[in-house]
Amino acid sequence: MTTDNVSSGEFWFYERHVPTAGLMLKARELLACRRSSYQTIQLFDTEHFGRVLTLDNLVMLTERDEFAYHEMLTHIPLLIHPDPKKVLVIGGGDGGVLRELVKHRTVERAVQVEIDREVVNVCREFLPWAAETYDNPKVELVIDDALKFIKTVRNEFDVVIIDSTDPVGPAIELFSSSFYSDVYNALTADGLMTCQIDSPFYNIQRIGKIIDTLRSIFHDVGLYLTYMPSYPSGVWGLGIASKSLKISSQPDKVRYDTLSGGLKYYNLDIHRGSFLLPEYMRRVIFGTEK
Ligand code: AG3
Repeated sequence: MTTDNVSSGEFWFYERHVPTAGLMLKARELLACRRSSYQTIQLFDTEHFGRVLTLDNLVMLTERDEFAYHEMLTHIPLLIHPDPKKVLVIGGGDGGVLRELVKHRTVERAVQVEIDREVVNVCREFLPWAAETYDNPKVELVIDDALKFIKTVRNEFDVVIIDSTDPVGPAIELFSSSFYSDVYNALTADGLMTCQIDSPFYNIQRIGKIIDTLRSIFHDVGLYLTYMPSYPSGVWGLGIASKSLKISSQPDKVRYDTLSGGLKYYNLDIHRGSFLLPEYMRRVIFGTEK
């Protein structure tokens, strides 16, 4: 844990979001610290955010706000798609996206490709409210490199959800045009993908480049926002891209009403509102300022 004995006897986790600003969380107890072949995985309990999972010292999820991320990455594409049956999740070893996916009656199969088995092990042990979905019979866990796996599938998935780490560092290839082309090929004719991207406050130019890459491959592309207090700047950009559907299609109200398990963030107004971008983001995403 990146800790600092700020005042005696207190341990604080901190993540630098930019060289001169970041997040501090008062930690109660370190529950797990494992070094896998890929990264350092830490899980600790905090006063305000509950349990926190970090990978290489970056906050991946907190118990208190993870719903805002997982619901938005999952329900937006699943309620735009007319009949999502088969879904592929890339990364997402904590199981949060899977938990949201199985709330949809149409989903018959959810395949999750995670590179690091140790992330799954730690989350199964300490984050049962996310990782218990691994026991759902609709879920298949594949431990593999998604860059390789995605090349083996063609016209198979109605939705692909990319729940990766940041677009700098080890996950960088998951934001490349060759990977997105493979995702395109893995989707069925009316398929859709969503991906987590970055903080639009700190990194709107980086988001703009990723949206442009998606536009060079997919039929329709969008950027939408969710509110994530534990992530850099508290606002998070998510990307969506389709093979043939219009991203602005109305979400399916009938299926929304039949979702099981309850939601804490997503609703039909949030669905539409999350695509409304402040001016400084719009200029980069739709304007000429690149
Ligand atoms: N995936 C995105 C985490 C991005 C946060 N970045 C940061 N803290 N610098 C999270 C995985 C959750 N299933």
